[in-house]
Amino acid sequence: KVYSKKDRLSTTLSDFLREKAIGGDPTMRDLEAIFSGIQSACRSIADMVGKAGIQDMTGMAGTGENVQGEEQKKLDILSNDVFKDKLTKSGCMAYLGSEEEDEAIRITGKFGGDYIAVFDPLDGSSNIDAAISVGTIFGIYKGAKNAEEFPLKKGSEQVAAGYCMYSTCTILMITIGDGVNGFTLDSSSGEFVLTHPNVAMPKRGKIYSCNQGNIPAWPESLKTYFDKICRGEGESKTKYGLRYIGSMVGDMHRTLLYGGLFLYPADAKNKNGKLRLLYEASPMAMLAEQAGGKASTGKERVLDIEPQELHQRVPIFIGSADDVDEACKYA
Ligand code: AHM
Ligand code: MG
Repeated sequence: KVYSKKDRLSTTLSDFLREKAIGGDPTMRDLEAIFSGIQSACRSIADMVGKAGIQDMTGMAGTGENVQGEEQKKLDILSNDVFKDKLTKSGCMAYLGSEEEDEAIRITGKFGGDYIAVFDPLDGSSNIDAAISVGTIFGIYKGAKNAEEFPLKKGSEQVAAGYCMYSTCTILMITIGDGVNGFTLDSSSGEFVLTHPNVAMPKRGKIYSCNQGNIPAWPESLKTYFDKICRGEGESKTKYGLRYIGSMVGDMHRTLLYGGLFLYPADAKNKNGKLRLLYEASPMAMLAEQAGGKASTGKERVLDIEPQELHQRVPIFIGSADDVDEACKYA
């Protein structure tokens, strides 16, 4: 659908989903309920992130390390609680898998449903105390009602995915498998308004985004690639520039809008890269592909990986199609 500016700014996320649910597709009706929970959770998290400094919510929670050996921040825990609560109350969930939970959570009883949500409630939280952009990432799968154990599904089976970025404004970017649309929170009405309809990533960009401090541990071939693009000697003969926030949501939001390459490759220390397949790489990969881009481990499409466990890590090269293709030749 093509939106005029007036249509766009009068379309809220709820309107957008309602329109798709009319006609009776049962999955769309469920997604409407699920996204109603997600919207409400993201609004609360945005509020907490904004007030963290004045409500003593910065800093460590003091709960020790999570299953991935990372210390939890107060806001990691609060965001996780909000996300779990709102998703459960959608009445559609069978399982929830979170970065902040060692094991997946089974939802039964009156709230139990057929869907799986995997999420990182507050990604990039090392940035939070400096008031730098952070975000929530999520992927939604279907078909778990009768599963005795948490079903591990490939990213290509996601029925929806998205992220919410808490930055100078709060933006929720989503896909339900028919393109990518972005909604900005209007803090006076509390509604997410359609500000980024039908997002299309440029086929090639001129920005790369990675933790360049890891380069000494990278494979030699990848170092060659960077040498080339930084000198303007890559396939596009353009000299690339670096942008790196260190919050995947922020770095991916820019990549979706401006194009370019975001990567967290495997290195000598992190054999499988750093980012988690289920709730970081796969949702972003679905968004990238739905916006015309690509996502690869360097060897295979991220969305084709059969996961082995909830917190599995994966190397990632994601962004503009031509940039991902070129970088993967050196991966
Ligand atoms: P987190 O889930 O513990 O916040 O870690 C994920 C974050 C991503 O947002 C970001 O892309 C990456 O870690 C940055 O890692 P590094 O600090 O190694 O550059
Ligand atoms: Mg994370």
